[in-house]
Formats: sequence, structure tokens, C-alpha cells
Amino acid sequence: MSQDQNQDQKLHGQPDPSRRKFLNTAAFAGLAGAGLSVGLSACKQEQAPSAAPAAPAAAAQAEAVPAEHVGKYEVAPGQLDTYYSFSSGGHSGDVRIYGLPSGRELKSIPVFNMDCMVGWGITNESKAIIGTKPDGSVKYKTGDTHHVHPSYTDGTYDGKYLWVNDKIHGRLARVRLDTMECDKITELPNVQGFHGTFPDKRDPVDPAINHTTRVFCGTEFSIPLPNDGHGLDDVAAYRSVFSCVDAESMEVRWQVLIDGNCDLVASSYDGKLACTNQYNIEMGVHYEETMASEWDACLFFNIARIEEAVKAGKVTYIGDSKVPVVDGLRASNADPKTALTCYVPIPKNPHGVNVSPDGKYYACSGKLSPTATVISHEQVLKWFDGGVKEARECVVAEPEIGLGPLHTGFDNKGNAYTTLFLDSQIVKWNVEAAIKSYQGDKTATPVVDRLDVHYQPGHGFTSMGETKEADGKYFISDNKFSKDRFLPVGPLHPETAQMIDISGDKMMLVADHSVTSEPHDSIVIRRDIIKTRQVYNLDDFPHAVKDPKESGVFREGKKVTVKLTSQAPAYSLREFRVKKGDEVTIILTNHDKVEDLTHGFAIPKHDINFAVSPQETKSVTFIADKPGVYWCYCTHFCHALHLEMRSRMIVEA
Ligand SMILES: [Cu+2]
Repeated sequence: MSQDQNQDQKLHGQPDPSRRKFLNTAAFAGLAGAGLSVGLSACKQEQAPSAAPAAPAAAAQAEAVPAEHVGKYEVAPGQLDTYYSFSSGGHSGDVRIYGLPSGRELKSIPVFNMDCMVGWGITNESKAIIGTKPDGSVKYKTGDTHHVHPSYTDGTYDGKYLWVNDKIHGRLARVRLDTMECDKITELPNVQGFHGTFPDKRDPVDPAINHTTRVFCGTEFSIPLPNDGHGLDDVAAYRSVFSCVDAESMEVRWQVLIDGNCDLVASSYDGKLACTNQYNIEMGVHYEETMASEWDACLFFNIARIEEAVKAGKVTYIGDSKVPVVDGLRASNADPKTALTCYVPIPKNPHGVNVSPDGKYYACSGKLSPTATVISHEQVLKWFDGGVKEARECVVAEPEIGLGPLHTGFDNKGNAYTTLFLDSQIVKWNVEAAIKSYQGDKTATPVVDRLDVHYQPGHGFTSMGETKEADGKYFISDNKFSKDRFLPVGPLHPETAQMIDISGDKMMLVADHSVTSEPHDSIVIRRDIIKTRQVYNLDDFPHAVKDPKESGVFREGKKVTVKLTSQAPAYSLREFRVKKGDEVTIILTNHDKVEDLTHGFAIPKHDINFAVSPQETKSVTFIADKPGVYWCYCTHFCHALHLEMRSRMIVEA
């Protein structure tokens, strides 16, 4: 079939009805090339139920959603969604907010990216958060956000903060959930490939601290430490670190030197343990080496012991970093009773570790093993007390669930939902049945349901599923490919976030939401938890121009400060004059108090564009190096006279 015919068929609703032609072949070919036939041939591939009988896709879709459910997941005009979903943007470097069940995109929060709508990376305030080079320009213009996790109080979200990682440059950012803006970014020392992150849920020692005070960060890439040009070829000495960042100050509290790498990160409900799955215990530096071993690990950190060791000064420092580093290497932690770390063996190149809402279990997905591994929290604590002989005995179940398992979400009925990348399915399995089966009970059947998704899911997560208030309503499958699910938009496809109703015995695919490439992970929060501000407070901004009468041009040598205010539909200065070569700082305070009345400020030929929301102040600094007239104008539609909202910058030669 020609591409045109294929296109034509897509547009006329007659694509391959099974829609499984896209599946598996490419992924299997890739894996076979990696020499992984051992891992995969060990898998008993269960035949996936076909997505639909030989009928047009529209009919298949109608079959997927029973008549009584059609329309149930729509949000009518004027109605509000019941959940917020916060989603990492991946290599776009931002965080997106969606409403669920509608799937409407509500906002993109710029974090590690530049954003000319609000001026992120352009204003002085945002540059100070992102970090600058000595010349004042932004230090990094790229970012890669993977995991978004909010702060906790008493085992559930408290609506205060959300953290997100930057894998490229090893940074952790914090977003305030009242304004939904990034307020702090910390660059982790000694780190390359910062992948998994998770806040703690309470203090391991002090029962009064029943909320998040730490954020854990895992390092994926091992490097020579310090990475200063020494030991480039001494690969056996490459190491990774696991970091703890203070949730309030955003300073790095401590790091743990480890064997192997960190992938995803999770934290226990009692605050005692953090963990990370490891897919490269081989510490291979070449692709093939990273898959040599049949076993990898889930690595547990005893937080109280680590902090005692830091307090006792049992630390080293790497290079010129001031962050104390404790020794979590295998060889140094052989005695469980004093160990800071516990390496629990699991098969093979696992991806993802998620904690069940009752706090009892950690589920790791096999990736190259067709299994999920269930680790008992109680057993790991017992290991640290010397009560468990081998760390592997902390594993209490290992059900075979399908090919390419990656991430697991939980409902409120003891069921887990795992994405199967290769099978392009979500598999629902019961944790207690898996434990019984592992104990030898032949009547126990862990897998209870399967559902095709389109196509190749990465992350999957349930509504409130990473809290003790998991509600078992929805599972979202963030699929890595959308292929034929949406109108074609050229070679770069959107991705699909598919919404699955998990409230019944059978999973039901109820909506496809298109999302711009490419979200890695998301969370779904009940809307009542989020309390936002709609108008800023002038006093929050130390440089605010509090009265339009303070407007004007203030010169100190070559440095010129221009203070002005906005109030629809005018700026307080109709014009202002500077001289060629001046370093100009413009401070703009928006005096409008009306909700949703934001103004913009753009200066042609000077690369300046930003927006100020009600009662907000922002500033920009630039060199006025081109004599002439420049019409500064409002970029954010504000009023019937929005086009007239301008100020004339006159740069004298
Ligand atoms: Cu305006």
C-alpha cells in the first residue's frame, strides 16, 4: 500500500482494524539485536487478546466503551474537571497541567526550558532561578523533565510543592502549587543523568514531622568522581550517587556513594526507607555490558542511619563539592546491622519501582524479565535488623505478567496495573494473589485482566495512586507512540495518554488524549487538594513599582532603570528615552487586580518578551545598542484597546 493510500485510509476511518500491525516487530527486532534473546526467550508469551474484530476502527472504539458509558467521561461546557494531572514534558523541559477526565491541557509550566509567553529565561527573576553564566546569560537552555512528584502530609498530597528532575544537567526544580510556577532550581554536584526523584512522606525518626522535608534524587550515569578529567579510562572506578535535597531550602543535604546506577526512586510511607531500582549493576559503560547480568537490584537506603553517619562525620567530600558523602557501596555494607544500604536482587534490567498505597510493598517491573517483583517493606526493615539471611528473601512475589513491564500504579482494592511496553498492554494483577502464588498456592491467579493500549506504554499511573488515598477510578497510560490514533501532523507524532476506567472488574479504555511530545510521568490529584492564588500580592515583589507616580527613567552612569506600571489598556509611561550603549533595566508592575487580567511587554529587536499577571512585578535587563524608535507593546490580549497599549522606547544615538 502506498503512503497516500495509507493516509487516505486513515482519514476515511478504515485503518487496519486490529491495529496491532504496529506492535512488537520493531521492538523485538531492536531487542534481538541487543543480544537479549536469553531474557526474552525465557518469557512465556501469552497471546494478547486482539484489540477488535475485523471492523472499522470507529466500530472497535464503540465496542470498547459500552453504550451506557458513552458521554460519562465528557466534561460539559462550563463544567470543571475532577482531577488535575501534572505531567513531565520530557525533553521539552516543562511541566504540563491537564484536567481529567476531559484531558484538556490547562497550562505549561516553564521550568528548564525558555518560554517567551511568560518570559521564562528572559526576565531577571527567572534567570536567577534557572542560574546564569558570569556574563548574565542563562546557564543551560535545555532540560529533560521525567518525574513529577508533589509534597506529602500524612501520606497524601498537601498541595504545597511539586518537584521535577532535569536528567540532562542533573537539576531538581520545585514548583509552587499555589501559583503553579517554578520557584527554585538546584544543580546536584557529582551527578550525571539524574533520572528518578521522589519526596519523602514523613521523618524516619521524629513522629511530629509527618510531612515532606526531603527529596531523594537518583543518578543514572556513573562517572569518574570527581569528573575533572582524571580516571577517564579507569571504568571500574566510575560510580553514581544517591542524593537528598532539603525540601524547603533546596540545598543538597547529603549523598550516598553506591555501586550500580539509580533509575526510578520511591519512598516509604513511614519515612524509614528510600529506594531505587538498578538496571546496570554491571556498571557497564558499553551498551551490551549493561545487560550482561541476569540479575540487577532494588537498592534500599536506611535514611535514619545515613543521617546518623552524616552527623557523626563519617563522610567524605568529592572534588570541591561541600556536600557530605557517605559510603553505601556493597563491600562496605555487608553487615545488615550497621548497613546504610541493602541491595535486593531482582531480574533483569528492571524499570520502575512503585509503593503500594497501604505502604506494605514495592513493585519493580522486570523490563527484560516478564515479571514484576514484589518486595516487602517489613522484610527490608527486618534485613536491616539482621533478621533476614539473604536480601533476596525480602521478595515476597514475582508474578509473570507479560513482556516489557515498566511501571505500576495501584487501586484501592489491592490490585496493581503495570504497563507492558512490548505487549502494548496494561495488565491488572492482584498483589495478594501474587504473594500466595509465590508461596506455592496453585489456585492463586495473579493476573486478572489485560487491556490493549495504543501503542507501547511507558509510564502508567492511577488517580491518587501514589498516596494512601488511592481511589481506584482511573489509570492513565502514557504511551510512547500514537501512530494512527490522531490526524497525521507530519513525521513528529503526538503521544497518546489513554484514560482507562479501572473502577470495575474489567478495565475499560474510555478516552484517547493527544499530548505533545513527550511526557514521561504524571500524577493525578483530586482537585480539592489544589488551592491556587488568582492575584499576586504587590508586597511579594521587592522591586514592585507600587504607585504609577513612581514611574520614570532613573540614571546612574550608563545604568538606566525604567520603572513603569500597566493598567488596562495603558502603560504608565507613554514613552521613555535612553542612550545608545546604556544597560537598561525595565521594571514593570501590573496594577490590574482583576482576575485573569495579564499584560505582556515586548520590545522589538531586543529579544524581550514577558508577561505580568495581576499585581505581579517582573524585570528585564538589556543593552540598548541600536539607536532608533522601538514600540514596546502589550502581547497578552487585555482589553478592547489592547492594540493601542504601547510605549515608545527612544534610543538616542
Ligand atoms: Cu495589555
